[in-house]
Amino acid sequence: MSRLLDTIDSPRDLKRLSAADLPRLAQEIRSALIETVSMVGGHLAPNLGVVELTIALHRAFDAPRDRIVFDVGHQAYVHKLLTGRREQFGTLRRRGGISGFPRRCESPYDVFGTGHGSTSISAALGIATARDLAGEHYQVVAVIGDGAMTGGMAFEGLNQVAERDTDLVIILNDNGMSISPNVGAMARYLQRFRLDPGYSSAKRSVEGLVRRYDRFGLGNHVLDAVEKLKDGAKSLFLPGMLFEELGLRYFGPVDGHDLDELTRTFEQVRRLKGPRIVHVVTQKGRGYRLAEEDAESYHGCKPFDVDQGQLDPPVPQKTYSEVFSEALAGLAEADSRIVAVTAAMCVGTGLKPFARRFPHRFFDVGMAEEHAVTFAAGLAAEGWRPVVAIYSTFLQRAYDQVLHDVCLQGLPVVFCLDRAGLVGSDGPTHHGVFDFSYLRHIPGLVVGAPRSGAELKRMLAAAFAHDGPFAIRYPAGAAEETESNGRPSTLEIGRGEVLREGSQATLVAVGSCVGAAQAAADELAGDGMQVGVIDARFVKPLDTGLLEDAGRLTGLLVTVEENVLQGGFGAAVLEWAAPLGIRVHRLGIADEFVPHGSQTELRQLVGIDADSIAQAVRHAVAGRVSAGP
Ligand SMILES: Cc1ncc(C[n+]2csc(CCOP(=O)(O)OP(=O)(O)O)c2C)c(N)n1
Repeated sequence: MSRLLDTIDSPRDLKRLSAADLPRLAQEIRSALIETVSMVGGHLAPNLGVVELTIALHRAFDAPRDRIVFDVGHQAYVHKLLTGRREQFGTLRRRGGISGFPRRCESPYDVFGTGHGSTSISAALGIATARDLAGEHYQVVAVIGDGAMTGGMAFEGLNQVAERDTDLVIILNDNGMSISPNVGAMARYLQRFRLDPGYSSAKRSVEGLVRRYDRFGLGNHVLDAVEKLKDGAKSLFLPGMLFEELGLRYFGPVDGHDLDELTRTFEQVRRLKGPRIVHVVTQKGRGYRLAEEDAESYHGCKPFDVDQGQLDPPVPQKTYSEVFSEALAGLAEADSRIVAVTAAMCVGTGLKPFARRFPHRFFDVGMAEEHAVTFAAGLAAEGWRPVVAIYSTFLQRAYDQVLHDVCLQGLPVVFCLDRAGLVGSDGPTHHGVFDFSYLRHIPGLVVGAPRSGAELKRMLAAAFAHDGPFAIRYPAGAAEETESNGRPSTLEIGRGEVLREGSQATLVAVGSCVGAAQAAADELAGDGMQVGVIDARFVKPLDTGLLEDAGRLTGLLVTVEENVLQGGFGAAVLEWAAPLGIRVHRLGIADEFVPHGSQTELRQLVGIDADSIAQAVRHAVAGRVSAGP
């Protein structure tokens, strides 16, 4: 039988289907999601959970005239399938293919680019305000998960929504999960009336009333009347009082897998005015047993076998996150002041074993990086030794908290920046390629990047022994060499290491680039060139003694980093070297956003793989390039 999905090139086609066709369409979408994500990896469970929600949204609203803004955007695959990208869906997250997140340049239906969380309410309110200023009339819809709702920006947005009192619809997709089970007071609040059948029946009564009066254009009057009831009585009728108090009309909880109920509710809500919030209850991973049972692992997953589920990687090698996890557990065993903080990334950062072993010393603060950092600062101010484990890209959020709340006070917080560098198929929203630049100018902050798992362990030990703020960044994926091979268990801050002597040039690499620099030096040795390699280890403080010796010996330092060149590691070396007259050539990421693709493809693209490094050194030695871009 031919697929209904193949008849849909835009939401207009979707509207032509009969309601009876929709369950079949939902089934086809689920199959397409499972098939593609099992091949390319990606956010499976979140998308399986919003199949009906997205169908209903595109039937009730009129995109792209009506603007739909997805929070985080990891759940927008269904939206992509329904808005003209069905045929490209197999290219999802691949180099040159469609993105795993909404992108304005990809489709007029992607009205706002996302990747980081809790932005949808602010963006939607901005769009709604622009509409009002232009005197136009369309609907603006923010689709936000209960996880993203824990982020500070969501609350800041809600605060202004109430004040602006304009037409805006917020769809709260509540599945009780962030990546892991959702945390905090908001999660508890939502759970209270999500699970209480009493609320549902009260809600149905109100809905019935609204529907009856809506026929006469009086739906708003009914709601007004309900709103005027005394608070106590009102809460009997309307769950979601918190939102009501914030000035939004609350609808729900709605069964997020009941297409009729969803479409009916969205259509009603679309006709109303002012700020409205629809609370939709969904099941993460819906329709694929393995993802339903383990929504955490299938939140974002690697390619997998559809029948058997996730397969272990062919060569079981420890990731940097796992090495961090083990090293932290050992240090925390010996030092009871060590506590760990995550912003909703317990699994990804490798903190789960720590959380199990030291439940009272582990804090998941929700998707709230700014809060995580200042919360850790508070702990440090009272003598605890917090580690904030966070992805490099998400720490961008908390720049001021790192600077003002931690470093200005010299507090000993250890930042472990996972997924630093080019992360691969999640693309530009997730590459962690700015951290050297946004951290290294902060006074008093040590910034290091280990080249291997073993070095990460030593650097972590050094960080906890240091009485001040310390940031360590390491990449996504498997760690090179994880055992210390008899080396000391810690290392000296600000000390690099000479890995290879050379007379014609010295490659000065840091972190994930050290391996490629060594391979490049091997390649050059094959051509008869003597090129040294230094692992700088620290971007701050720089090992200027080591650099000066190498610079004087070879006359040319070629820096290599997986970070933007502007303000990065090479820039630090250049700033130091310029007055000394030592020539520096820098390799790293040029002044542009890097697209999605595999890590290997992207490293080649930006010129930091071994071949590109070797080629750059040949040119630099031959004097064919200027002293750095
Ligand atoms: C600022 C920020 N922090 C962390 C993340 C990583 N992250 C991606 S999705 C997600 C959970 C989102 O939960 P929710 O909004 O409830 O959506 P669901 O996946 O449950 O549908 C997290 C923590 C992010 N994208 N942005």
